[in-house]
Amino acid sequence: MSVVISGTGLYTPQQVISNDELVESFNRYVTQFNLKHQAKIEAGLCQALEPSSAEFIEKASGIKQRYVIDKIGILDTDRMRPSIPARADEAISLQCEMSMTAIYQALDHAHLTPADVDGIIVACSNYQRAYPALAIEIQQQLQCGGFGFDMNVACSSATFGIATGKSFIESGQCKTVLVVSPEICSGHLDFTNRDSHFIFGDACTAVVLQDESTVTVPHFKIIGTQLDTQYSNHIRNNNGFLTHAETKNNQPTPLHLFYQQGRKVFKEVTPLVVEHIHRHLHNLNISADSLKRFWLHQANKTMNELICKRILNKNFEEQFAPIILDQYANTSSAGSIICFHLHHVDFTAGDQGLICSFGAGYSVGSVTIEKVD
Ligand code: CO8
Repeated sequence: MSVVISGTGLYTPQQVISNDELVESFNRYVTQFNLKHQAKIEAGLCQALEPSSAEFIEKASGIKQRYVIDKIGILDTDRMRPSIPARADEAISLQCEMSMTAIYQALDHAHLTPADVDGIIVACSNYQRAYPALAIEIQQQLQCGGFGFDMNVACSSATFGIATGKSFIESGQCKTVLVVSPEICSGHLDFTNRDSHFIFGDACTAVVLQDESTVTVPHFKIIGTQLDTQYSNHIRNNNGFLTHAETKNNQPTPLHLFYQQGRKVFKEVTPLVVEHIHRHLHNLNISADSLKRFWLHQANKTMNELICKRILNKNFEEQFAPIILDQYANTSSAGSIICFHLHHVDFTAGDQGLICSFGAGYSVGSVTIEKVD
């Protein structure tokens, strides 16, 4: 039996921050900080902050703008983080709300209704709470049966989620599984850190996986999945349930936010991804040249160009590996799925392509698919 992708959906926040806007606010923050700490800086007790640059951001990453849940809080130099008020336990959570938009779009594409869903996997890197699982809240909103659970493999969550959902369908446990990735990356980003303040954006994707025998629309058959992990400390978020217990009695709770050694990540992850894709395609007996498209993780444009060059042995052409990070920035696990969602309508029967995500862990996940009309 085969498992297929029969629909995808995308939620894009309404608010957008350009590099110029982000840098203007960051540099105002830097001026305020340096003035406030002038005496300490002059005494060598505090390091002066350096300004950011929109030219650097676009050149180093390819990012031109990012969509966010809350722009005002991020750009407010007295706050430097989104303002997302807590909701009552009885109210729908923000991540569930984002998910519903993407899910209804995906179900619509698949010509399905919520009643058809019997498995929900929320697969993303940033969760607004530990429990109850977001997937179970989504199940409640959809009023569907079956089961739901949350999983986290950072940027690779969606591809690991697709591989997991596929197994549930193959085992006969489910007929239709939703894989949902509601990423609010801005909530875990240090907007006062020049090295990383520009990297992330917010978005949510949904993917419908179906037993092929039940599908009624043109779809993509999954012809293989490959998952790899290799431990690294170079991308971390130390926030967790022990954070509250870490400090001495009179110390404030630490604010654990995202940090990485970007250059090391670039150098170490690029060859990992190239080797992973080579091995995956070799196992499937498919040559890279025969694939029409790579829907790659969206962290860095140059990284994607290099990966394509090494896999295809020819220069990067955007039609092979479309870039959406210029508009969305890095949306963690949602990135490669946004890319697939926006760039697949030109596929005809028999065309093959590969979705590949990579990031913290390290983790690399890929899903090879073929169009069926
Ligand atoms: N403006 C101006 N100059 C800057 C800035 C800035 N904003 N930032 C750094 N610089 C300076 C540095 O100080 C340095 O100066 P010098 O040469 O004098 O020392 C110079 O620019 C070069 O700095 P870098 O070496 O850091 O710059 P890079 O060319 O390496 O570019 C990147 C930085 C863009 C971060 C790049 O390294 C990169 O993209 N690496 C890959 C990262 C990656 O793929 N990470 C994946 C992370 S995401 C993930 O796995 C899941 C996380 C879960 C979500 C978390 C939500 C928050």
